[in-house]
Amino acid sequence: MSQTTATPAAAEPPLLVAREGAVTTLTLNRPASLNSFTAAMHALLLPALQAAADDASVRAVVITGAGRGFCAGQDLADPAMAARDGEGADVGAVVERFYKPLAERVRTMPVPVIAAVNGVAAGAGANFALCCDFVVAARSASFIQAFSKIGLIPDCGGTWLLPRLVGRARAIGLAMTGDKLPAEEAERIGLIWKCVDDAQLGETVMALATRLAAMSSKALAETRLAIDAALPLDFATALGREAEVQGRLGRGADFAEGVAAFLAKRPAVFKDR
Ligand code: T3D
Repeated sequence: MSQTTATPAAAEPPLLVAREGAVTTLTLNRPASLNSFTAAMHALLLPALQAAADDASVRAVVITGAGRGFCAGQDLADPAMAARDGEGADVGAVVERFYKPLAERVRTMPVPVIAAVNGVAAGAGANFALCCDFVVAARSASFIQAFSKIGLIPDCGGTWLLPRLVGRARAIGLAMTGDKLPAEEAERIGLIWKCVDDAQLGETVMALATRLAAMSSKALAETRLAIDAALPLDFATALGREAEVQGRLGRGADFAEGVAAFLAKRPAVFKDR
């Protein structure tokens, strides 16, 4: 997708970080295991997201996978993840340590995050993608709530995200069956933003990321927050919250710039984050 620094295959890190203009791309890089999450990958992924959040020159983040998969969820063979508490595998500890902070970090990024789903996204890999603001998937990609097949429930935000995205009936159906949902169907039922031809994925995602990077990061992050916060609220409370957020944004430089640019019939240059 951009200027990723190439290293010899044997020395490849499980995460690649590349920068193109204001867009940071993170590539999950364990293609032989469909980029399933290991402790080593987690050790790079959360700090990389944090670095992007802390760098004011980053205005959009893209997450994708190397090879034919996006991410097959937890690496079920990673010994470093096999936390045990004397009564068996302590999966709760793994979720607390890795998946909870990961999902929270993505959901609260100060800039838009796009999942470029290049292939199968299963288990926590699927829900990691669904945590992102936009999911753009290649036509050959698919989404699998694989958890039930190994005796677990959806994690990495799945129980919260699925019913909100596709309603209870489909959420239950996807989560209980663990059936593969092709990207086209995922777009049709509103699980994801867009499904595109495989050859168009990189170009489509970079065009979207570049477009979002030129917008008001602050307004986009507040939009995500306001929409998520409004879901359990009654209408009047949501209206009150909109007024409160607009009050803050209205005093910001981006709003002044947006209005000035509109009136001067020129493109706006947003700098806030
Ligand atoms: O501690 C905890 O576990 C808590 C956290 C839980 C969060 C979770 O994510 S739980 C869900 C974990 N993920 C899964 O259960 C998915 C397992 N994978 C699959 O069901 C299939 O691989 C796919 C449907 C995703 C893709 O199928 P297919 O036929 O396209 O590929 P494949 O042949 O199954 O996989 C290719 C290779 O990747 C293969 O290795 P090999 O035989 O070529 O050496 C396979 O073992 C490996 N692989 C795929 N997924 C995982 C994996 N290795 C380790 N862990 C995986 N999750």
